[in-house]
Amino acid sequence: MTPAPCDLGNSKDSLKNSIINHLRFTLGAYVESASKNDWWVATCLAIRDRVMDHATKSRTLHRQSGVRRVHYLSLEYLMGRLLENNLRNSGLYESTKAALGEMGKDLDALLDCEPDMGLGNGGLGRLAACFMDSLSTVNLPAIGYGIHYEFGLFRQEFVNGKQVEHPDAWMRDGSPWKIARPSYRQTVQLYGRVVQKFDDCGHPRSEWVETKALLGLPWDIPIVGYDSHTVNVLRLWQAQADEDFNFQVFNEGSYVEALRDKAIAETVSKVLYPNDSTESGKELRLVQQYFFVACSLADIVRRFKVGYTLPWSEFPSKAAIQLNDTHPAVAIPELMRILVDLEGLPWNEAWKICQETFAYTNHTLLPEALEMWSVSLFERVLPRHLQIIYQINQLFLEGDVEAKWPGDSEKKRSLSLIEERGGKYVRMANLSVLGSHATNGVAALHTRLLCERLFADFYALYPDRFLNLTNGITFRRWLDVCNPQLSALITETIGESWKKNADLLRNLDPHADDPAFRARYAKIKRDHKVVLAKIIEDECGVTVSPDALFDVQIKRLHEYKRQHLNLLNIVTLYREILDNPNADFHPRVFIFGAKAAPGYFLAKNIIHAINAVAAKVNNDPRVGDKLKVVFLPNYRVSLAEKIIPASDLSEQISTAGKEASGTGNMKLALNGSLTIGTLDGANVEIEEEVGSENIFIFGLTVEEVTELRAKGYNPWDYYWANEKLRNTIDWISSDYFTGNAEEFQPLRRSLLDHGDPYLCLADYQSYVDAQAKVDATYKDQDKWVKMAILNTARVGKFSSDRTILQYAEKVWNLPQVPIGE
Ligand code: NBG
Repeated sequence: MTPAPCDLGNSKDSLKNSIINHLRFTLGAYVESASKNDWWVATCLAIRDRVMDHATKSRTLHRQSGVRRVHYLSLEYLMGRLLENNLRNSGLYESTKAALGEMGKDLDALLDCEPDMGLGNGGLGRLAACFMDSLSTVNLPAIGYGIHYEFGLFRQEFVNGKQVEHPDAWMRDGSPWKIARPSYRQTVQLYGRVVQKFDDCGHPRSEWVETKALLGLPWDIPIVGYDSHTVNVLRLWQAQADEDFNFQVFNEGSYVEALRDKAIAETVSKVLYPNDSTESGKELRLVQQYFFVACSLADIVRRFKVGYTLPWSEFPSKAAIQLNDTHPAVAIPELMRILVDLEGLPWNEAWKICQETFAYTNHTLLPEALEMWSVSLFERVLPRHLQIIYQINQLFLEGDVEAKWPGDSEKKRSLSLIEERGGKYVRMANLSVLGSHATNGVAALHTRLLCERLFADFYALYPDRFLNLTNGITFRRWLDVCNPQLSALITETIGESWKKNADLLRNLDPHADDPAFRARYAKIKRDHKVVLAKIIEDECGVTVSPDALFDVQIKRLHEYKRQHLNLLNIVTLYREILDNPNADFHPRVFIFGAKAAPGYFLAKNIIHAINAVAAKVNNDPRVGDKLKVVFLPNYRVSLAEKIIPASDLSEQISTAGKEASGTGNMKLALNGSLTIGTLDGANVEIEEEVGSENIFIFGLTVEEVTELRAKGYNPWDYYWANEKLRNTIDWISSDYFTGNAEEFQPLRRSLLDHGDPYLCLADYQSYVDAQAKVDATYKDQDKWVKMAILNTARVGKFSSDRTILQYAEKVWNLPQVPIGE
């Protein structure tokens, strides 16, 4: 007889029981004396119980129905906190709050116990997290694969205004969301050498021998969609040594030595590389990439083999694999190795399967971010894969390239998978395009530039393989969870369906003209500003008024994103306030959040400069409340959730052509923060949606940037021609802000002597003018609130549900598979 299942109902009383049971039987704590953290863990576990059943159901149904599944391979997932998201998505928020309330606990206070799961650097990792949410929400069969980093992105602190990094031990105390799956452990090979052997029929076979082995232990994190019973999983691999002890050394009495290999093996999943958009070519990083790719492919192949008795040619009909940037691109030669070396398929058949299986998303045009691995390193770590890459390359250059451009060695040089100038390197971007049936950019402008510039020759060869899929964000986390007040007002006004069909937000449009609606919308914004003001007070010790304009730039610190252009405007305003104390200037708070890669010297200099200017401005009695500058430390998902609903103005000021898409721009616009931005990335499409009268666009366009560079850009011309600009730069690089004129010379040199690579000086005046327009507009509060409402109403396009459904239709050919109760 099957025992009755335990009570996993969704009522307040069932939840109460579950929480108490977990407190007592999982955590060994008494209700009376349990710590706040115990309560948080017990609550997460009670929710997890309810979610796991659906995860099992989803997996079983996907297997039984034999549908194609998508496997999302990403080195980064910036998940943030999970409890509130899971509660709101599963509709359990109110009953859980009530259950805890009856036991004298405040759910909202418990939410703060959760450490952010910060396994990513920035936009790319957060996009992967939004995609996981959408995949479950729209009922697509999917698995996310990544690395179970012991340390996520570093914790940032400021000491005397300078960034200091600390390790982020997010799972020191474990995590209630993750479940180990030891029965799906995988073994991965590395290093060694390749020998030629012959099989029974006399066919040559390559064998990879004398390798080092590494184990991958999978951890599953359930992903709860909104109002759907699909629960997909995020499967993260932890590296382990293949034997706990080296017994020989152990027997010789060297106990500590015996554990050395174990420690080395475990470093592979120890820490996330803290670089956003750039790569450093480190061996450990290549090992990380291969480790998680090999584990994931072995897992996918295992599922194909146990699930079906189908020929290999059917593999792509069961498995789509998406490469999130080039980081997992080694999956292409790895699948070739499995098919050719291990399964004995003919090369051409294997190559066809590869191309049908893989698709690649490019996330950047920055030349320094295009991954290349030195051939010698690659050969040492993955000797067989290098041979395979060489063979792919040879067949490609002598085949399609020669056919299209006979005898053209320049074309061959540009399309080759191997860069030959200044040492030999494997070009992972070229490998990714060639091994995939689809390559996409992440915003219309970015895709156009991919086709016209970065991959122009590939585009000429295979035009049908390129497409645009503009990024999106999940409106659950970025509105429903982070701004429940606005979410409730929207639902009250236009009904609830917008949560699954974001285009319906357009129905808010007419309400922008309703003064009563405007007043409620404005009050919600102000309430969030009060909350943020308190955070600013606590974190930065600066008092700010919620009636000031909150001007926000939150994103990684990078020269191309131009936080230093923002700083030039701030210093210009500071001077104007001193020169002209009675000018009619609406008080403003400039709010920054950004981490710099620990080795990125200039980015750190910019952080220091912003903090130094902040310290002066905030304490200058002549300025008073007119201008405040704050840099909130340790920017992360959970902090973004507090800043975004409180923002009035969204800074999206990258040099045109540099920001592939941006997704913070979408989150801020959705929460009624008006954009001041260049025509870059998805800003272009945001302008199309909200209308040019509801956004502040400034600066050079991509074409103008190209023209200016062609003609020869000299920042000194702008410096000498613009007195305000000159005074501003001279002031920043004087001893005024820190007492030491040397401090910000690196910033000054970059802007002047080193040619201002991101054209801050060229865009300065246009930016300052746009900021003046912002000031004038903000003074007309009715107009401003109207514009804000129209932003909320018109950005439905940027829901990641739309993006994911486009991937499903245009790239993966996936069916939606609803899961029953
Ligand atoms: C980033 C881009 C952003 C984009 C995200 C997500 C990388 C390599 N690229 O503009 O800089 O929004 O990817 O697509 O991190």
